[in-house]
Amino acid sequence: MSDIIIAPKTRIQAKSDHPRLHKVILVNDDYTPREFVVTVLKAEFRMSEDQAQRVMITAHRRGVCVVAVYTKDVAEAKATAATEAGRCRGYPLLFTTEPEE
Ligand code: NFA
Repeated sequence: MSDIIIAPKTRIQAKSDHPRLHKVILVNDDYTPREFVVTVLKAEFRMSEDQAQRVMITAHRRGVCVVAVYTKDVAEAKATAATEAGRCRGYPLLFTTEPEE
């Protein structure tokens, strides 16, 4: 006789439905010049001078600041590129990523 197949009740969400977004986070340090942080934010995240100043000063005062949200791959690529821009100049500037809730 043929086997009975029981369909699992678990629903699997379609992959392309709502790709989870990831935050890029700027982390404060004591060494990277403020103006350099602003330059990197403008170049890598296409921010205006005003936006970049605000994000930089928020990270400076509070320790961290969310820069932007992207799909996982883009967030990681931008965080790496922006961190690398600091490394090239010998600064400990750090951008991290984390999934949005
Ligand atoms: N805290 C740094 C300074 O006083 C500026 C800075 C801000 C660095 C945000 C990194 C992130 N020169």
